Amino acid sequence: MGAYDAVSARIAEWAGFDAIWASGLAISAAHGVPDCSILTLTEFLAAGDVINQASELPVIADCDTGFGDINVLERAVRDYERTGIAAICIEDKQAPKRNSFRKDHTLADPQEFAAKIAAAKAAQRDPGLVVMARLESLIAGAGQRDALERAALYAQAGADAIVVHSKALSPEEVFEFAAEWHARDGQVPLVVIPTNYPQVTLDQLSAAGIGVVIYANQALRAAIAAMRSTLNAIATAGSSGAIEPTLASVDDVLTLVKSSEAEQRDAQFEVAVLEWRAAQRELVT
Ligand code: SPV
Ligand code: MG
Repeated sequence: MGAYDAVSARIAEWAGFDAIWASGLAISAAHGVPDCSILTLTEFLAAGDVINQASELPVIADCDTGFGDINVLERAVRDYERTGIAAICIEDKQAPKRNSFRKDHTLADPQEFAAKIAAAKAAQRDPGLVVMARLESLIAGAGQRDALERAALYAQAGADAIVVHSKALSPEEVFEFAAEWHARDGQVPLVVIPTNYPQVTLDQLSAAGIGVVIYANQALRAAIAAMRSTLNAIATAGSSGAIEPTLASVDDVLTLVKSSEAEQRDAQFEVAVLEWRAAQRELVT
């Protein structure tokens, strides 16, 4: 599930998802900027760290095109590793990239991107770090053949997973890619992001041999829709009374951020202070 802050990460965990996608689009939106390589590595890393600390789930960090040249990418690999993030994903577009649902995409040179994947894998110190290679061939209109050739190259370069992104309005395109990938005995697991073909089910995707499904932006879109209708209702009515029953309670908010645990710890600490005082008095008398 795509998350962009601690609250969305925690709700994703509560809802039973297996992992979190630290979405570039959603994190950018939360900063009020478009998803076109505006935020820096430092900002994405900080947001990823907050998301990672908020739950026990593994986090996949959307690293766009890798934040710069190879030196920056290698630094990013180590920085993300240090935060304990489970996976990074880099996409084969040229920087500055545009969100995949916008126009005018320029693909990276395939061999150069393969070398980038190999460099990211070589830079990792934690053998568990997962490096995902994201194919934008179908997004850029370069076709299945280009996608398959690139996927083979990226797998050879050591990618641990291949994200095959599509903005088609049905899943046929990714099904076709998956069928051909498996027919060629592709060993690397496939990942999809079914934003534009939301009717597809996990069972259908699984039957097509897709291993990971990312719901990249539904949490952000839900939050925007809910805030818009709630805030508009309050502004219109001049009161929040009518919509109060539709809101999460303040208690719910406090529970979500583990207020009881903090209060319990405060109480324990008070006892510890009393014990120190008593011990000190004993020493003095
Ligand atoms: C993101 O969530 O930032 C993604 C997925 O990269 S998409 O917006 O579909 O490109
Ligand atoms: Mg993104």
